[in-house]
Amino acid sequence: MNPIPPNQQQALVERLMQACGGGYPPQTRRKHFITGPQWAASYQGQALFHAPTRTPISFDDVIREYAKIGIGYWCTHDTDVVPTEQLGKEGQSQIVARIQKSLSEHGLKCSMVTTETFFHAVFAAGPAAEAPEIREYAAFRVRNTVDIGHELGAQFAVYWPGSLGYYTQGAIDEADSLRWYADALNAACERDIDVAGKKKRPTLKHCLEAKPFEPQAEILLPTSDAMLAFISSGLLKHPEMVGLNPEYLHELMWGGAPRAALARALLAGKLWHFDINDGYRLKHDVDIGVGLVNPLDWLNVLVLLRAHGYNGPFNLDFKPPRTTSNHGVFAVSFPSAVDRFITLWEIAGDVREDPIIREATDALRAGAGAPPGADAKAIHEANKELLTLHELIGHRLVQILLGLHRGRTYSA
Ligand code: XLS
Ligand code: MG
Ligand code: MG
Repeated sequence: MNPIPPNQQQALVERLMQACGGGYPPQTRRKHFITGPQWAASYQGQALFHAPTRTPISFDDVIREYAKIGIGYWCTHDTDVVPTEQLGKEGQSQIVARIQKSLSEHGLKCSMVTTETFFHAVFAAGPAAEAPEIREYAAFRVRNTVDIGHELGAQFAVYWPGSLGYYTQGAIDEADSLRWYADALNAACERDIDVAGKKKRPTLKHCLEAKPFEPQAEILLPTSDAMLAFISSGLLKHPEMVGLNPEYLHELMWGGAPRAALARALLAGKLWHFDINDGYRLKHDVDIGVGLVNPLDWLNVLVLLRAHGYNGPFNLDFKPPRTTSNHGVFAVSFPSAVDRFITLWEIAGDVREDPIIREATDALRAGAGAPPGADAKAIHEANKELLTLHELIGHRLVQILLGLHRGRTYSA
């Protein structure tokens, strides 16, 4: 092939995207509660060891492009849109008014707001540091984010306490730090009750997001299960206002099974919000687009969520790779992530309807009917042929994922 000059590359990418097919129209995409973060689309590819590969873009650009794709909801950190020095000031009100205008012009809604408590130097020791003035500042930040959330009509607030931890062992008192972190959440909930009352709006759903490592070396609330324990620890004044925002990859990062973590959150009634992406076990937070690494596991996650009626947001918290251009972020990265999600969602519907999986599952649940009082050997003997269905179900799931259940075969 001849070299492709720069002025022909966007056209090539677009032609190949078209050729991929399998895309959904914006109106179909909008039927799903899919939310697009400001920070994901505006990520410039910078990270530890990396210089940016993309140029900055504004919230207007992100909202406009999400609208074109058919992403119906937008979410943001406070400082993704308001410079730190303008938080809580007149500058913030002007920016929030411009965001409202942009959202309504493009027909998007703000679903969620979150507070950045990890980037600014003031959070070097985290939002629950020893110095009372740092904690008072963190409380101001979460209260202020609640205010922004109500202004923008959000339903959810997310908290990722990634800097709640340490690098140096023994330097902090973990129990005190957790109490202080609870104080910040209590401040957010109390402000919420106050503002919601005045505005005659429902209070926000406050969702905790765990990650096992990064940016601290050791994290005090590393998993969704740790978050559940924290919610019911007695430290929160309004535990009923606080639930979870698990992130798919964050559960893989500690070696967990995301589907099991989601099941535990569901059983606790706390699965309120879900960050969707992909990546690798026991590695850093690579935030790859949903379904690019573990499509079979993703299919099974969506089967579980459909079975248990999850109806919260699916938040596209991934990072377009550094190799993707500014143009590619909206031409390839976001539409393809949305479409893989919808396809997997639809396939999960097929799984739930599949007569083979249904009959196999029913048979497993019916058991062999061994008589009451049968001993262990007799119970095993009675069920052992049925249990082969576990592997058969696994095979069938792969067939459905690959479309082989529709009679497609491969010749040698
Ligand atoms: C970082 C988190 C972050 C949160 C919001 O790893 O995923 O993006 O979702 O602060
Ligand atoms: Mg996240
Ligand atoms: Mg992540």
